[in-house]
Amino acid sequence: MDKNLALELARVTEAAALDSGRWVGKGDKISADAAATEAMRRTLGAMEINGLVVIGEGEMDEAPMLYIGEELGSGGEGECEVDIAVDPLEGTTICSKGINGAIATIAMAPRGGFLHAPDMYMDKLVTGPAGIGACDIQKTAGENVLALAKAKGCSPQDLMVVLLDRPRHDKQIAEIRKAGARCQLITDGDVAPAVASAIEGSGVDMMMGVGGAPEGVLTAAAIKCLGGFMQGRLVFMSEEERTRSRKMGITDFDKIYNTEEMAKGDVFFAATGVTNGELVRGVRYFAGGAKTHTVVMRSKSRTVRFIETIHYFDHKPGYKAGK
Ligand code: VTB
Ligand code: MG
Ligand code: MG
Repeated sequence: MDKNLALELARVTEAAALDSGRWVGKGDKISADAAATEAMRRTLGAMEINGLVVIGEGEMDEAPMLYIGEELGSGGEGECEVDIAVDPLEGTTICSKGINGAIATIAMAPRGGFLHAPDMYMDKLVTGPAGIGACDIQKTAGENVLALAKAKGCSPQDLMVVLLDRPRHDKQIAEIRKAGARCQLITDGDVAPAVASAIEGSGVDMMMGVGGAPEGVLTAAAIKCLGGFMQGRLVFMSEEERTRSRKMGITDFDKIYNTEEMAKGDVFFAATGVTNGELVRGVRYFAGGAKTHTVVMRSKSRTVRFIETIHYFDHKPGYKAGK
């Protein structure tokens, strides 16, 4: 894997954020998602790779682009064979409402590196490096909070735990509060706060609960680069989901996946903020251009870069200044 893939991926998520950023607060999540997806596909197509989308748009609906199985990149002989996981706009609803936490995100691994997670639920537990050997998805939420506080040498009161605000998490939320920690209940978009929980000083320490499995794999790529802790377990809601999972190569339905089992080899991860969040800031437009904030990382070197980029649209074909 070429280390410069990192910068190229930053360009890809920047493009997706710049285009979907125009749809922030417009109440139209479909258009926001389409804008991100088109921009991501255009920029990925220009990369000198033999890319294969393994986590993509529309396993369930027939997506026109960035669908699972789509081949991307110039595909020249001898070019790097990579697997691609994308969520062009993670948090379409929050983007459409202008709420915090929407990102454009992508991850890349050597061929075969990613768990082919079906579009279904995954129970997840994510923390920074301190959680390794301390936290476990088989423990209760309260036990995990206390274990993380102990491992971090802090009080449970110092901890902020992120969960999707759903009735299915009521028990966990009550336990977390009882253990003395604080909760941040988000309406959508668990990738950005999960990744932030592995960055000391981000303001969040742990993400837990049931969210998207594809999002779980993207999270795992980032957590590997950050040396953090993650476990995920698929949550089957129907026989249909079991059938679909079997087709994607999943045989053990109770398996608890660790970071490495979801993202193998030298993986890359990039995310650009569409709206503000703990991980990255959202797109800020100005006369003739915009500023973006991106995090891009690579597991082999464990380099984590935060990139603030100024884009001048007059000099970029395909970008338009505000009308
Ligand atoms: C999850 C979460 C995502 O959608 O997939 C969620 O991981 C859907 O969950 O970040 P519900 O069925 O409970 O709404 C997101 O929040 C956004 O894609
Ligand atoms: Mg999406
Ligand atoms: Mg998503």
